[in-house]
Amino acid sequence: MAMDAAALESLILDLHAIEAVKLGSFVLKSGITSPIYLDLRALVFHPRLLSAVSSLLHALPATRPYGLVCGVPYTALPIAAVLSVDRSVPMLMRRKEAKAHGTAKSIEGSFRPGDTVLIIEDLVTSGASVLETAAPLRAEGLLVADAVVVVDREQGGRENLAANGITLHSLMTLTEVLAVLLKHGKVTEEKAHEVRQFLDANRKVAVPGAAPVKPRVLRKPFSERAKLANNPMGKKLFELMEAKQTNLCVAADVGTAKELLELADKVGPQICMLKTHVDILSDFTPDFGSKLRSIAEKHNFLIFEDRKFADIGNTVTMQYEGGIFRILDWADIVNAHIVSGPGIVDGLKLKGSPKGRGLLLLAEMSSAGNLAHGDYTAAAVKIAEQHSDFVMGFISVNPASWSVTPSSPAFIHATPGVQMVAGGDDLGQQYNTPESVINYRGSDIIIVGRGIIKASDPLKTACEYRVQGWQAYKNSLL
Ligand code: S5P
Repeated sequence: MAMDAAALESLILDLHAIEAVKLGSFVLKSGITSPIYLDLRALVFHPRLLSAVSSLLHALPATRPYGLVCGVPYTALPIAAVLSVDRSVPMLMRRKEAKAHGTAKSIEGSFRPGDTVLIIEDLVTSGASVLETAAPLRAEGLLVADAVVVVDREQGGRENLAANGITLHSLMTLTEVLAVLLKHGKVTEEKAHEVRQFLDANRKVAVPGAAPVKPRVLRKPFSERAKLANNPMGKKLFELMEAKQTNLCVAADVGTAKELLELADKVGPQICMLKTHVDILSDFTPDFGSKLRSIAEKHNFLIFEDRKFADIGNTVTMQYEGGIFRILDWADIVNAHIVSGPGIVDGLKLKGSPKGRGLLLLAEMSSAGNLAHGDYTAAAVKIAEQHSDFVMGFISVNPASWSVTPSSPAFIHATPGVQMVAGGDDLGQQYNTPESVINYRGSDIIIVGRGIIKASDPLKTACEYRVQGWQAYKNSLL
């Protein structure tokens, strides 16, 4: 706690004196009508108070050390600038306007991916404004763990931000503002009652827009990310997606090689990747790999064997290269759990790297009750960063919510559990729509299995998923 009660009281009275606190009837950004309105724009006319507010915000303890600050446009910009100057912390600026010409960047300033930024805001209601600023920062590879705010209106912002990996720190809550104003006779008991009733009725304000509590995720184009990729398969996949204009991966979960090869030939022109489970094919023969590869070459897609390696490094080298399936010979990409630690990546890399193959790490899973979240997901990010010459990205479900964001936008997020309608199956699978996965959860590739292969017309349905997935990607460009 940065402030004692007396300091808080005097700050609230100062804010009231400059008419930063108004009572009446006001429509907020979130669409709700409020009997109380806080307008901290007046702070710029009161430099001493502005300076005091910025010092107090700086004193709030952040969960993660930061080297940069970024104010949410516009009211918080002067607050952030004063903090930046007073404390010698460089500031970034986010452009609020849509990009007017080609060279305009959404984030102005000098930084490196992996740097941590503190977000500064005047008021938080639903948290939408903070999230709108966090998204382009994160898209640049910056880490956002904390936001400081002068007033928390206690209307769900703290929870909405926490759901997106941001801890909110406030100087005061609306309840505290009200209590002080009441104590000093600045507000009638009747009005205070009205405000309290309003607060009780509006404890949870959703972020406006289609999806609940989530911001639209913005990102760099695949063509630019291709240049940043540290491994050949990641680069190839980005280039392929851009050239072919598809971010659809079909999960070819059929029971025979015959059906799989037919499906691959049919949907091949629509996809960037075909995902296989070679161990479910009842008629597997050693020429399966070469047959699939020739179809992949014909239609220009990559082959992803969803082997989910999970053993110690030495064992996985043998599982990757040997046995009946000889996965290394034909799969461009495989994936691995990280439960056994980073040695699994070293083992797979030993075999895969010389052949230019790539690896996806399972950072999250789509099934209900799975254990891959929180620190586990963060560990996957760390391992990926340490092996970026072979790890091209992640199997992710909601990367926009991760507490630790990969430092480079070169990592690809591929998400299973996708259907046109959200829902699930009887065995714990959970589905989200292409738009939700790409625009609100921050993934790059949609992986669709039964949504396509069980459709009455799989090719037509694959085309529909492709269009939706690509449109969502196009809508998310910075
Ligand atoms: O967490 C996961 C990871 C994977 S790779 N959840 C998944 O569903 N998968 C795979 O994606 C799963 O093995 C299956 O092949 C596909 C989803 O299939 P669908 O029919 O439910 O779309």
